Amino acid sequence: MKKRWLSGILAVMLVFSGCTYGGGNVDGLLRPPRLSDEQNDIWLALKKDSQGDSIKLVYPQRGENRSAILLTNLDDEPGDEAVVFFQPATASSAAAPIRMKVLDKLDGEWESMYDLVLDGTQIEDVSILNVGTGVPLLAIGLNFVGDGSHLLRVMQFDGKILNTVFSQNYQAKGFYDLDGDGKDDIFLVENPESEVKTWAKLYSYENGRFLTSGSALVNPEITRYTNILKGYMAQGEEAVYLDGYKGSELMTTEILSFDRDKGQLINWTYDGQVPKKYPVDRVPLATCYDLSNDGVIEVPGIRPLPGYAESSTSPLYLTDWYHFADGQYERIQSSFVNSPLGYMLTFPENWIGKVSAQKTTQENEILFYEYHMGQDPLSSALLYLKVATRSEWVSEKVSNDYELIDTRGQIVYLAKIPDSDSALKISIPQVKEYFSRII
Ligand SMILES: [Ca+2]
Ligand SMILES: [Ca+2]
Repeated sequence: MKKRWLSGILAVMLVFSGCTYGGGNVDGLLRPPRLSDEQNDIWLALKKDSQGDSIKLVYPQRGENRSAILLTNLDDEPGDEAVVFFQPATASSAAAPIRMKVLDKLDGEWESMYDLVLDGTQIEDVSILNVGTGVPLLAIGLNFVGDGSHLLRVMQFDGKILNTVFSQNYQAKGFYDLDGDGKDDIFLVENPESEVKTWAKLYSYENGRFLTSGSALVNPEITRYTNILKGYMAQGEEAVYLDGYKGSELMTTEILSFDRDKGQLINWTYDGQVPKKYPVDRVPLATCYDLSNDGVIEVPGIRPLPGYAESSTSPLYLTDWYHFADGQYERIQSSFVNSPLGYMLTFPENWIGKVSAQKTTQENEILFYEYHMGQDPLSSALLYLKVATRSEWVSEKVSNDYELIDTRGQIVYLAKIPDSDSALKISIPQVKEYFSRII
């Protein structure tokens, strides 16, 4: 599903190529999917049912289920139920609580089974949890516009009514089977109102309830989480990676795992004392990522390229990617990440600290050059990377001293290597090796 969106996103990104490199902004560009015929029937049944009240659909903002009308089997009888999220049409989204209705198909007609008002003013996401009972649970993440708080409600449908089996405020959440029993667990970061401390907690399903199966303190400096990923640490242990903001200018990552033998949640990056400094404490330009798609998560650190400082106007940065192993971060590679244009160039090791980059006067082009203070970058140019459309390339609107190094849909990635006797000079085959698309 995701792939189909991407060529469209890239086109959008090209238009906005001035925007800064940020981790999860692709999500925001996804449009809600169109309703299918079946969903349209449900919508009509719902409108009929609301007796003239004008209503509008409410779409989940993140995650795999983006539709306001979810078709899924919620009970132990065959056949899908429909779950619909909606609001009064006149409501501003900041004010109106969201309503949710479950409909079932009886004799070919969709009929309302159960109706409830959800807390919250936006739906963050909707997930289906498998807890091994044969009856899935519906997990709804809710946002409250204004104060930025979140509420998770997990519900079970018994064929007639929806019972709430779990309800908890959170700052970050994920559904993973961390204890390895084959049933989905709930991983939350929570900041109870009565406490100064913030906790990560794991809840596991037993006999109809979610019970705490592990907890660990998290860095209290983190005020907001933006990204949560499950993957592995470098030695193969399963872990949850949390990217969060410390204030508005700095981001960091926390790494937690569940020790199945001891039944404990472990925070590898915070021990409950004064938070440590890490090389992945960074300006908020990048989030965790699995570069090579091998499950081991790479954590970014960010430093200005030679000649730039964080205080420069529009500085360009090098991203250092770290693995976490044996309680510490180890840099594995460094790359120039051009998120708006959807590519990354890994720096050869002899470039690090010596090569810088700048935008050129050409559209969507970056020049990489050997940095010497006070010297014109053009005099020590090593590589030009350019992104263009296929039609620009085919129609020779782009000069033919570029070489094609990669393509995606209608987008072409081009490289040009100027004459140079620098020891840092690289070849087109090397550029192809170091280059990768990131979407
Ligand atoms: Ca489990
Ligand atoms: Ca990886």
